[in-house]
Amino acid sequence: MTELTDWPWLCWARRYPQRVALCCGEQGYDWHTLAGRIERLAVGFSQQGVRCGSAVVLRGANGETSLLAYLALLKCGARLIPVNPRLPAAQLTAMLCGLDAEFILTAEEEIGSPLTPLLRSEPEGNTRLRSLRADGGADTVPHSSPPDCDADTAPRTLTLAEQAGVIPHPWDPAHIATLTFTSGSGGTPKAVAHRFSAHLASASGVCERLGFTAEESWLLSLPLFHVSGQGILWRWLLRGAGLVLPGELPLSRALENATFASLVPTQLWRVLQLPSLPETLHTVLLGGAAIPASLTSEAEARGIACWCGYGLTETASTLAAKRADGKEGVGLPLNGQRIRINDGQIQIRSAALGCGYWRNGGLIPLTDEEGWFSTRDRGEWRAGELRVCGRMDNQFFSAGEGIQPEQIEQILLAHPAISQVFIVPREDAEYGHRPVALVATEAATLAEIADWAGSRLAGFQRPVAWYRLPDLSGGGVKISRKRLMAWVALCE
Ligand code: 4YB
Repeated sequence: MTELTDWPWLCWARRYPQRVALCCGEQGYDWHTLAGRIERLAVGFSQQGVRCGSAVVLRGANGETSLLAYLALLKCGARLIPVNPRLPAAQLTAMLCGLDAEFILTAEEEIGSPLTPLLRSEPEGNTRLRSLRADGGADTVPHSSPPDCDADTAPRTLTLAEQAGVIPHPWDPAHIATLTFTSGSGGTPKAVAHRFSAHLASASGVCERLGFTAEESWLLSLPLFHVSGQGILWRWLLRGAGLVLPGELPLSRALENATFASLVPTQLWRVLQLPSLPETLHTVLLGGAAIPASLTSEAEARGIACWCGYGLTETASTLAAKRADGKEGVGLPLNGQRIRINDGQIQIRSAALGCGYWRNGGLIPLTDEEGWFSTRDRGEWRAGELRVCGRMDNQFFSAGEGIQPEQIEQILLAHPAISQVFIVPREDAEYGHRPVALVATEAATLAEIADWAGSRLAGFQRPVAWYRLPDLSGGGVKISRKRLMAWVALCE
């Protein structure tokens, strides 16, 4: 593993001052310029009171402002809490409760979904980059009521201001860098604390397996408030490679400037609908959900090397991955990671694991006494590789039959016109629950799909209703199954 003995951008600024570090649209920064801007922003934050250990909420999308603020706040020694800027105020307030947030910074000019608009040709109105200003404004969290559960300790608003000077805070890999929320596809999100060393351990395993070197560039294609976005950042910093910010470009265009990208399966599915694929892009890391082999086979046939990954917020992104080979499965653990199946559940031991869930001023351990973290994912070893079979929390029962939604979803995803599908339970007086399907498809009718599925599913697995998948992502990486269930309940 590359040994970083100082803040990564300072190491690279000393070693390769003129090498391009960052591309934002037409603009590029070399490591020297980038390091200078980070330092000046850090001085600005420090003059507003940010100290080593201050908890700072960062509300931003994937633009230059958020990225620079992220790095500058780390340089101040802040415990950084990146959050989805599109979260409604009440939800954010609830999530921040018990996290002792002292400051909040809104990268206002970037607010918008870093995911959905990337996939459309027209950027959303509010994603326009106006200036490197971060002074709040009209969005879901109004200035007058900063989010906190206790009005006495409401976080103070930070602004972005570059000031000359130097922050003396030393690089310490054991320092807690970030609190990242679990996606909470089921329950309430938890804030996972990661030390710098954990982010770098994750990055090291991924870079080694995927061959990500200083000569390559990774598109920040997933949100910075999610581990998948932060994983990209730490691989870039570990290698001193190039980072491409999507800016206002749709995903199809943003990809043209990078050689690597992280995508959730639906994004790759949409990229493959393009008449011609981005020329520079040669490698894609997939994850976050089951990855259909038909999808990776098509991408591989069209010249994109696909890696099927499995990871969680707690493991600071991917911890197992394989080069797509036409078979389901996510290969073997990355270097430095250990995986075992205990009573059907995937357990992990790894230097990339968070050091705890942050709550009420302290850390709640993630692991048992032996250091194993229980993922709540079902898994099995099959043909020498790990298979992820779905979340234990998602299982439901229909007339006594156990239904694992992901198992049905995987079967349905083999249909060439389905890009995304969810099976959720609907309450039923006779059966307890019955499966309902929500499908994203453009090229087929729901009736055609239901007909196709009929012979492939057992009777108890067959959805009793089919709907088109509503857009409930809210700018996040995952669609909440809980929200889908609530939506289905309203459809009756
Ligand atoms: C899976 C799964 C799989 C996760 N099969 N279920 O850089 C990366 O690692 C990356 C690249 C591209 C896309 C996503 C990523 C991620 O980070 C994903 C990390 C993530 O999804 N974390 S999460 O906390 O939001 O969700 C974790 C859960 O997602 C797991 O517990 C699984 O249930 C599920 N999942 N990879 C099937 N290959």
